[in-house]
Amino acid sequence: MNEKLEKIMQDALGQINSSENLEKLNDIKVAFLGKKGELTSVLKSMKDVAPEDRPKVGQMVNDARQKIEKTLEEKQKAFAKKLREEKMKAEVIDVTLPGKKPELGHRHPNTIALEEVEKIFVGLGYEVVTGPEVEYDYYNFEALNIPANHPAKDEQDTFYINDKLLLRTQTSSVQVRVMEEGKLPIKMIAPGRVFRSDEVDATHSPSFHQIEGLVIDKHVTFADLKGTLAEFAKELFGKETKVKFRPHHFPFTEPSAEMDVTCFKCGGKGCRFCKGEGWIEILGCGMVHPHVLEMSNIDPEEYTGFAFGVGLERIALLKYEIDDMRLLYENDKRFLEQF
Ligand code: 2U9
Repeated sequence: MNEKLEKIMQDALGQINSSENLEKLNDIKVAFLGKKGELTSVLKSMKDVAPEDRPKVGQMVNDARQKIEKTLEEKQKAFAKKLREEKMKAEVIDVTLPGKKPELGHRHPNTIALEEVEKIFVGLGYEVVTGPEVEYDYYNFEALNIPANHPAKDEQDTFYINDKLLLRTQTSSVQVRVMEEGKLPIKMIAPGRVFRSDEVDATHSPSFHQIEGLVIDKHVTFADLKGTLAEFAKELFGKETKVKFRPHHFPFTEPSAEMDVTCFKCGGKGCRFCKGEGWIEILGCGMVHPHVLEMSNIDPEEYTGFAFGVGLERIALLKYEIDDMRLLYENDKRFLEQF
């Protein structure tokens, strides 16, 4: 029995010492110490040992088991240590490498321009009001003096959701909603995204942004419009800026005009930036059409108002000297990081 045990132990120790990995060690453990293992089968055959020899043989089996377990444990630890060392070598950290800077986001040129315009009008006592981008045909066209079959509907061809719902072509719909509430006077700007069925090019996009303004009170005149927009132009483009108004036509205002500002690059002399004109077109404006007031239950005999509309992208392109509108929508960080 002694010899048999000695052979099993030497066998086990030999296999353990020549094993190459943890899985192999596990197999050895099962083969010798498991339920059907070689050492366990010796224990099971104790019944064949003379009763007086059993304590001694039992002791020998235990000694062999302990020796095998201890050797297994040592080998396991050695493997774990080796694995750890290999991992440390593979994952070595070069503490001299420069750290990764957390990248901070930038405000979009549109956002910067919008905040600037909002600041100017809030300073003049205007409220900033927003409204839905999906709008009723009534608020977008009808209530602004653009009935069905009006040619302006063609110019502002848009995306219809159904007969009555569309993606708004102008933020004027927000002003109509405010007028309908019936609280007067009104002094507001309505910034927001608008949609038109336009092809994309350097100056057009099917989705862009507007800021529209509306003032309604007793005794509001074209002089108020001129004074307000001249002040706006000075604050946005510099205090030397002059403005001029050219007659125009909009269905929702009468009279209507377009406003130009003196080129902020050459001061009005004419340069490459203003294409030699000295003037840059900036916005549309006019006195709110009496019919538009009437449709929202405001008496045009008692109240008058002026309105204006300006393209946000146009302001951003001009102010930051960007020559292609598409750059504003491409989300190219190399472009956006410049502002
Ligand atoms: C109400 C009555 C009148 C808003 C106005 C313009 C002139 C205008 C354009 C500027 C560039 C649109 O984005 S753009 O293409 N807008 O020229 N907008 S007057 O007039 C209103 C608005 C609301 C109730």
